[in-house]
Amino acid sequence: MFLPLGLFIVTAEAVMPCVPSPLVTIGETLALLTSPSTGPLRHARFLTVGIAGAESNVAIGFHRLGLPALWIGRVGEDEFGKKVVNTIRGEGVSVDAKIDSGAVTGIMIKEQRTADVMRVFYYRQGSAGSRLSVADIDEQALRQASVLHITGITPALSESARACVFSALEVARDVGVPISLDYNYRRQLWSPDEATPVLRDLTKWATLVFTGTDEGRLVAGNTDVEAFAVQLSSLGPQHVVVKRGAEGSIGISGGETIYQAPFPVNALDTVGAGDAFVAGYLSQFVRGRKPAECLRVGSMAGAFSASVVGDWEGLPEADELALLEYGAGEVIR
Ligand code: KDG
Repeated sequence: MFLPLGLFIVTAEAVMPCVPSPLVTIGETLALLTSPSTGPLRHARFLTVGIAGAESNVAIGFHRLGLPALWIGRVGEDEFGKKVVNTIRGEGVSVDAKIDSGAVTGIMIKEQRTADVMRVFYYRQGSAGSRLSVADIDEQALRQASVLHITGITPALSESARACVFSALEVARDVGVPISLDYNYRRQLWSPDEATPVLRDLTKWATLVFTGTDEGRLVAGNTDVEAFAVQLSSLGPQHVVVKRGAEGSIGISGGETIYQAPFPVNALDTVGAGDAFVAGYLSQFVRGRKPAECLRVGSMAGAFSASVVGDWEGLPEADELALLEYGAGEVIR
């Protein structure tokens, strides 16, 4: 049985701590092929094989910080599908994945085009993950969630995936489960004109909204960061967080604006750092911590992720957060 965090069952014999409620998230996780060399992909001699998915990245990050998480998705009946399921499950996250024999597991490829610029290519049209549908939702799990986390990627994948997201939102809202939304605008998946009304609509459902600078401007139609954050708050969310990478983050909660300085790191791969931030923030939010603490831990988790190559591999465990206090080149023995 899942109960909200911190609840205990009192029996005649003992006070038994209960399993805390999980974060529930729904989305597509892809096989990730990465070229370890710098330069055009056509010259790459090797590709490493991993997995990537904004929602499963958050689930893994949340679990590493000591809390249960459930990822709901769809994979093909293929080796990449097995890798996705095994990897997420291997990280301790519960997996509810439909095995879709009618489509393949999608693929994402990362190319380090220059020392500074990375490019991402998708092979995911018609993929199993994009065929998510309303029937894939485990309503009972959703009703017992500590938080539902969704991203703007899923509604961009297909009509059925979009319907799945809105149906999950309805279930969560009916029972008062907080809804976390990260815009994660992907311009390879949909145009600004298509995305803006959907992301605005999603914002109205959300308790917490996470956005980067460009996508926040896209949805709010305002260029000033603080002004658009206020504008997004006025659509309904109690917490709006703007993730600005190396410039730190800004949170607006209950009309109060909070600034969090970045934790400086040697950034090797920023893909997935935003998901790490969300995982860190939510790990504190569900524990009832103040917005400033949520921002701080979010920022720390983002810094960890950016300093490691891979979309989620560098996510921190709770007792590793203090490592950010060490300087470059330090060795802990
Ligand atoms: O936020 C990182 C994600 O973008 C990445 O892990 C893969 O979900 C992904 C996507 O659609 O780009």
